[in-house]
Amino acid sequence: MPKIIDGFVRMCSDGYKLGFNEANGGNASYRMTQEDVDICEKELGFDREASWTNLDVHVKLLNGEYFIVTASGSLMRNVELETESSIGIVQIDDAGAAYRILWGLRDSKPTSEFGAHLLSHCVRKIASGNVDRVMYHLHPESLIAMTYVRPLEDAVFSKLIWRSMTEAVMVIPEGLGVVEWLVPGSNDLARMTCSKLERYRAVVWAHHGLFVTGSSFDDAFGRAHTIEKSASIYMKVLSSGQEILQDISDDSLRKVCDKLGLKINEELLKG
Ligand code: 2HA
Ligand code: ZN
Repeated sequence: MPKIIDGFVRMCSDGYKLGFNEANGGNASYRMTQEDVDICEKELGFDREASWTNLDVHVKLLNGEYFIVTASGSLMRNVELETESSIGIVQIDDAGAAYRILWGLRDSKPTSEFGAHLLSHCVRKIASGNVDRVMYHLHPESLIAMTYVRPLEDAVFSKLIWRSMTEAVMVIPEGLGVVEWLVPGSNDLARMTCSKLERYRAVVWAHHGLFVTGSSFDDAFGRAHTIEKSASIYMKVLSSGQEILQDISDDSLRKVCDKLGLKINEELLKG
């Protein structure tokens, strides 16, 4: 398999192994570079005669682009074993209104969240200056648990995640967006997520999960993994019933960011 496919498969397997993607929970997509496309076409062979299927979204910004995407209803647990039916490579047409399957997705189609993923790619392509290529949705348990006991506000969640583990601020210095409970796969959820992705690379879906983006699989997966680890520390501290005697101060968070040349979102610190 081409290295880029191996990377995608590994992210899916790791998501399952870490308990982020039970059963058919979660989905992922990757916006390919021209080099990825050339290598995959050479090694896998593309069906250039495949027919086009209309999308339920219009994504002119992504016209002609290629994506690796998980299949509708696929299990992250099975991606490694049944790669060609669990994921595939699709191309968007010149109008940004249809897609065709060039490889994989055998007897299947892209995830039901494909429209939401494409809209998210549009937002991050612009917001990141063409840097962000991965979209990953997961169901991390501690972060989901937090959405039952803390106000659903960007500033509240950002500060709690930053303060619960020293290096969390490194992966989301801009903070974390929070979206209220909305029906999975709905247009409302896609719209709210996209509006948060203009500012953030991680969006919490209340009582449901997390949606992250990043430049690479390591970047996106690492962001999700770190946020969940910090959330799990916070929930352990809360569950201990002990009084919190000390935590990481705002100035300490600023110092961590300064050392790496990152800029912490001061608006959230104040909020
Ligand atoms: O089943 O997780 O939110 C896939 C999902 C939808
Ligand atoms: Zn989900």
